[in-house]
Amino acid sequence: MLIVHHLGISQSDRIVWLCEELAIPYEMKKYDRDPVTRLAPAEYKALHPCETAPVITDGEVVLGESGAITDYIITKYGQGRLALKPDHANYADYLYWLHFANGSFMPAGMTALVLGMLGLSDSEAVKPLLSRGDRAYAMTEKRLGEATWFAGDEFTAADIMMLFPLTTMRVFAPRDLAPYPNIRAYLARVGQRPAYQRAAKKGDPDLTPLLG
Ligand SMILES: N[C@@H](CCC(=O)N[C@@H](CS)C(=O)NCC(=O)O)C(=O)O
Repeated sequence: MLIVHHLGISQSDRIVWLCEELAIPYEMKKYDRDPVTRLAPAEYKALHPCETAPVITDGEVVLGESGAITDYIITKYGQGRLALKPDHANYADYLYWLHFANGSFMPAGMTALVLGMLGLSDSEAVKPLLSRGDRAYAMTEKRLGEATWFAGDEFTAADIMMLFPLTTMRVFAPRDLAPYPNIRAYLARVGQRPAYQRAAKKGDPDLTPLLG
């Protein structure tokens, strides 16, 4: 049985959503963050040497990393649904946004978070680092002015990967979305998806999704 180990308010919310979109059989096991450190509890850390969420188990398989898990589930259980094939006109867009989410957008968000914790956000020296986050938002806003979903007309796993930095990440690193009307319209579209609604209710019932 495929088990999604979901750490509350974390990137594993993507995997619950993916399973709901694919409508595949799975079990979700929920873990709460440590109330003081806000980190994963010892039981979660014991799942995988990386000690971070998400993690899935599938029989003998123990797999971490959002992107790897997404590929695994789509290929093994989703018959390739929610991925574009190489002969699709938007294949390159699909790959770009699928990987941009954790390759560039999340590191930019984490950098801003850490610099803020260290009280260094206003330092001139770190401005080039912080500008990465601004560029990520500007690029995302532009893309969502051109396309309904990140890969074009079709909803894909690129949307599932990109949503976390635009929503749940803002619990930890708040960002005003007023300057980004295309992002706000996109988040409203996502919020209409029944699978997203089911995943949010199942994964983090006490959290109002940050869709605006
Ligand atoms: N690139 C990793 C990032 C994993 C990550 O940083 N997860 C965070 C949750 S969003 C985590 O586990 N935090 C709790 C902790 O570090 O104890 C992935 O996508 O799987």
